[in-house]
Amino acid sequence: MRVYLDNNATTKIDPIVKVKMQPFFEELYGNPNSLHKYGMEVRPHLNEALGSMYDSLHAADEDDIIITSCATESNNAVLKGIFFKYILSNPEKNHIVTTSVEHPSVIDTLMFLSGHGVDVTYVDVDHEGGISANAMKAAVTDKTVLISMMWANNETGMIFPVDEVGAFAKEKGILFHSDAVQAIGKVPVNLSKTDVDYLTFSAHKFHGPKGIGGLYVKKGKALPNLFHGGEQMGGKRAGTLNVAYIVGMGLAMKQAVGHVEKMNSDVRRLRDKLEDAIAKIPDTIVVGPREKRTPNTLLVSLRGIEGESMLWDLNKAGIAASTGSACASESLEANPVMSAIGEDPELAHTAMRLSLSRFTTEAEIEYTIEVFTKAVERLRSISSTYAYTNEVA
Ligand code: C6P
Repeated sequence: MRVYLDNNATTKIDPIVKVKMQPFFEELYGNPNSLHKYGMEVRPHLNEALGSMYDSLHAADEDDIIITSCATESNNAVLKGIFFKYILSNPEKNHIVTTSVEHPSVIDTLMFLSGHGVDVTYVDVDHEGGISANAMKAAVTDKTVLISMMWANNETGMIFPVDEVGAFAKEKGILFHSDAVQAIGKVPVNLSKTDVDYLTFSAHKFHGPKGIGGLYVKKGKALPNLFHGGEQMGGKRAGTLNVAYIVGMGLAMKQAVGHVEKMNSDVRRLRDKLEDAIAKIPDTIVVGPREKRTPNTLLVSLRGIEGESMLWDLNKAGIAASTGSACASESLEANPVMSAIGEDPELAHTAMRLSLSRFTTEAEIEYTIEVFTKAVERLRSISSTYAYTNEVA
């Protein structure tokens, strides 16, 4: 059996999305900026896809959705855009507040900007892996120009207090960006209710194609371009539009948002079943209360077992999981979110992330429980650290 439980890294394409994209590789391949029939005939499809993104996010007609190549580009565009537009012209307001567990596309970009005079405060997570709205508010100073806080964390699934922080930012006249990559299709994301100026998303996290993402920009909050050299996207992001992928992203987002209830019933039930079984294994710690997490995610720490060994045992049995985010998986360093939670340094080396999707089946979860339990037993029986810790205890 092959079981894919790494859906926070990427997801499979929804079969109906694939069918919808197909004509744009074959007969409908015109450049939408061309004036001939080939160009003109694809434009309605682009408009339909964008319309579906506006509807899915509850964006207003006057807001902007800029299509990008991925969430990493969207996050770079916001942070560097704020730097160019606001901080360069007014270095007195050079402070950005964020969390210590943002995706590297936020953290590394902010580190780069720190080298150019930007002052960044990284608010730490609490012992559950959550972020306190009060801690975010307390980090703000009269120099703060932007708060950037993800909607849900990719490793733990913990949902962050976007409503409260967004309302606070609005009241204080501070810009608010949220990386909603791990939220869309898992929890309601309604921009008519939550005050967000910039919102990042990526199609491959909600059963759309890889290599296409977006950035929502609230009316009146336009940022300078990162890409110059063309009039595409109203001149806000130059480069020929990837029509097939935009069409795919539009439908994938509509489908994902339409399945939020299923995620919160069926997928949550399967995740909880897996979590209950894993929690029964001695010396395991699941990070964060399940009701505060996205319904598909589980980050567990297994004392005495290297995450990589566990990954290998699961992989041999056909199960795909991860020790943390995919972009850091080649480094054998401690899981950064576990380190931030900071309960026990050993835990950071034993983290396993299991993330389900609406395509995960009951049989797959039952098989995973069986394999996972046996793998823990096997690895602990040969782990000298585990034997030692148990003797000391
Ligand atoms: N997280 C993970 O395994 P791209 O690939 O650029 O579209 O997405 C980047 C990204 C940005 N923000 C968040 C919260 C994310 O989770 C990701 C991707 C994957 O957790 C790969 S590192």
